[in-house]
Amino acid sequence: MSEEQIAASNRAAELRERLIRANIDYFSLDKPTIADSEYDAMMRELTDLEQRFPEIATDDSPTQRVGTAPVRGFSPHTHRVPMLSLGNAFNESEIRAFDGRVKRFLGLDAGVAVEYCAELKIDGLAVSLTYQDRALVTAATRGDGGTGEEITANIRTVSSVPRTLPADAPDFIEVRGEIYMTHAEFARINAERETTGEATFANPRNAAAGGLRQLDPRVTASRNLAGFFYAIGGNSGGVPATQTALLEMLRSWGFPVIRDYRLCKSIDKVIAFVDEAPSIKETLPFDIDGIVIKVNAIALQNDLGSVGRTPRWAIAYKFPAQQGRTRIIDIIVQVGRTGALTPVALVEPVVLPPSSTVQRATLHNQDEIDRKDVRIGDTVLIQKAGDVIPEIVSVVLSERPEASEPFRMPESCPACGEAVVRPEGEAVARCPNKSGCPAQQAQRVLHFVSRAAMDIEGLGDERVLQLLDAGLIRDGADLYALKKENLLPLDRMGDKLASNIIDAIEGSKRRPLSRLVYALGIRHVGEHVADLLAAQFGGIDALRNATISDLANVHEIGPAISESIVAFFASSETDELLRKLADAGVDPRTVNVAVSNKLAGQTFVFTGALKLSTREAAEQRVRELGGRASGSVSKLTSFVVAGENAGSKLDKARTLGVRVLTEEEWQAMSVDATSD
Ligand code: D41
Repeated sequence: MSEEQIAASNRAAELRERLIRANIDYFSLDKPTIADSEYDAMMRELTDLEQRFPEIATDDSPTQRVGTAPVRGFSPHTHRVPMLSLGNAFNESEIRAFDGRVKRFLGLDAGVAVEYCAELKIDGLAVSLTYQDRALVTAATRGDGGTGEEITANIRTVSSVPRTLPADAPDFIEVRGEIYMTHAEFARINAERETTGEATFANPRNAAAGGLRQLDPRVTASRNLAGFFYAIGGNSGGVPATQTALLEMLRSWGFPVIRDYRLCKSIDKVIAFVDEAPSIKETLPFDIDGIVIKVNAIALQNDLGSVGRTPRWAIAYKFPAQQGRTRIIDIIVQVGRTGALTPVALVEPVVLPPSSTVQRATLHNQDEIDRKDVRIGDTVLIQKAGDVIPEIVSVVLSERPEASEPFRMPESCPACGEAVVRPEGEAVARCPNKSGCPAQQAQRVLHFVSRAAMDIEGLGDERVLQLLDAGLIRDGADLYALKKENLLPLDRMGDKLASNIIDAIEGSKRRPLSRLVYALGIRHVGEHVADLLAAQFGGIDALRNATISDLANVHEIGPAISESIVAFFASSETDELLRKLADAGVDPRTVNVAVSNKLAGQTFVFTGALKLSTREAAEQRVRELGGRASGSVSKLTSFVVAGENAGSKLDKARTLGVRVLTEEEWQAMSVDATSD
């Protein structure tokens, strides 16, 4: 071998190893370790090397296959017709090159226009659904394209997936599409996971992937996944003449089909759609990561065929990633309100397209730092995951300074010096100094005054720290004892501002109980749990006196939350806080104490447009009758009351076999429960 060949062979071996590792992380563990753009770049470099030096190509190279074999837990499912994978294009000239290849292969003149179907590329997980005699019998992930994992029970919880097909569908058909999660659902789940202390998901795709790979379908159901469908595999019936007709056929059978697909008469029209796509993306309630371009005529698709598992007749245009390269100046450790220590990387400011400047990125915890081997001084790839929290994707090892050392989380709290504890099996390290740690104290007060809690305007980070530093307050309850004279001597404080702050504090006394419960900052008690507790207990005193079993009896509240609440109320600091609140007259009540117990133990979900009352009034009525009102349907739901145009919740109720009532039936039931 020549020196050039040896170098190419070594480089190819390195790329293969890194790509295989990345595939395992991405496909089998749902934990991407490198950026998509970096993966694509490595894949291209390897493809290029293998083309230039065919003698170094190997059968098991990642260029020859996509994905990895399924991990344990699910049974393998072999697709009747393999699921193809898509080649990528990253710019206009690569899209035109694709069009050129299509024409050349078909023997068409370069001047002839080929018709394309351009579809938004959903950032989800590809699945294949098998229908036998028009009934859904199996659902499976894509896996390596040939064999995936059988996830039928999980797919049955996705309400938009048809269980049966109409009479014009064939006896046997495999329908392919993408399962995804909306931004709203992603936000809801992460907020919930934050309150329960579980690790949050980096983006909707990971959350959807995690949901599909649950061994317990009830967990999948709670993730409210959705799907879009765009292709067929094995099929005992006829095939439409075009991709657009195929999409309409799927739609007519009840499959959700993405509304933004476009029939493009030429590649120029495709490029115009691609240019429009970023502004379409802005308006969508879910993530897309590009555009899939398909030759529209199925006959031409068949003529074009595939190379390996990549069709010659389709390509994925991928949006440029919101990524940048920067350097880590320092890693600081923040102490949260419950004492959790979070490492944060301070980086040289970097602009991520389209327009946000990033200066810090979360490193989550020591395990994450170890996994990515992130060190101070490292050059790193940074990205905005799920379009929100910046995070570090990977380290550019070749640019690591010589003297760098692995980063270790401190053994003692950076704010108070107390020895840090990290329970066995937990990722999060904590400062246990609840009462004496100034950082925890400040974070607790900031939480207390925050928008979703007591919402005290005029008290931002700086003001709160100023009040703490001046010794005017120790906790949120101390705010209510402040007088204007206390504020006036402070820096940057005028007469008007002092009055406004005092008024804002006074005004917050009227916040509803749920906000006060949330403001207390009890571990695992987020906004939603606070709502449940307020509705159930009606006042702080009743909540304080609740036992673990009283709490655990509340629908949706489990042992971890119950224990945390009881522990919170058992502490002497809490006693003092509550005494100060009571002295200041902060004692909101929820008025809906049960007037009867006829509906005790029953859970209701109201969905769709109600015409006889508002949803709030109906839920209030349920509570007055001793029942519970919930926003989401689960196996534990007793009744779903469906108004007009009820959607996914109604579907879910039917899937789970939950009893469905009309609004009139509910009215009759509530009158019965009231009268005798
Ligand atoms: O929206 C998508 N993610 C999407 C994926 C789409 N709209 N169309 C697709 N078409 C195909 C072919 C052309 C191979 C039937 C795809 C995918 N494949 C695909 N998804 C995951 C791997 C391949």
